[in-house]
Amino acid sequence: MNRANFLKSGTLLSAASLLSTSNAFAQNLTNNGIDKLVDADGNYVLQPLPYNENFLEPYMDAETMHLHYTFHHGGAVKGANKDLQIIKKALDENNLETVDYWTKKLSFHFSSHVLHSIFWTNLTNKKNEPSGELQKRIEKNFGSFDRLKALIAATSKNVDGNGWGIIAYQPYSDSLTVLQCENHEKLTQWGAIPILVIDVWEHAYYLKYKNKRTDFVDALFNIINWDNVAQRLNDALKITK
Ligand code: MN3
Repeated sequence: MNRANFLKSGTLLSAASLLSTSNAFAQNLTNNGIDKLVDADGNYVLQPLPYNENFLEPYMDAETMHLHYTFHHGGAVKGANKDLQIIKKALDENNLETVDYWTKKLSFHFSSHVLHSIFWTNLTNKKNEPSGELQKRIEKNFGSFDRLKALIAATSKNVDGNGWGIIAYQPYSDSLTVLQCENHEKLTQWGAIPILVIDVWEHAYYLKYKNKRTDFVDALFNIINWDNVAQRLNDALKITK
């Protein structure tokens, strides 16, 4: 990145962090159904949380939320920007010796940015249930909401090591599908658009739930924002129509 671009993106990033206290900005996390994860220059940006850090208490404690959002999600955004800059520099200098390493890093960091951005909006402190097209498709693809809940819970609880349980819309088969993702980027299906993601990395639960990932996943079902999941499905259908 040259100095002019660096200054420009630095200005945009600080503008974004100044705006992070604005509710209007916080509610405006998507554009035409796509999460806004980059600024106008293509640099990755950490959007504000859509609520206060204590909003999901007692199921998700404020300290975990603070550390998770600031350092794990925030760290992934910083990492993705670094990876991208190094790849661009390698291209500029025509020196591709280590570019495979940075390409892998970018996949890891950017996938973390995508999943965490979705995760925050997937949670709320007002209990609700699937409705509309989401409800119809859950019944069609899984038989019932209870059967889907059992499937996504078992999938999330049993991730080997760090990863995610994911419900996604798969446009190639026009169906909902459940994925068990390792790290942030492994075991996906190409094309799948995540609509509900469950973070089962230890950083997501260890302070409050210690080694009891099962308890954490069960507790999360009290704070899943199925209205957001339904909205995400509608957006995915619109985007891929
Ligand atoms: Mn996480």
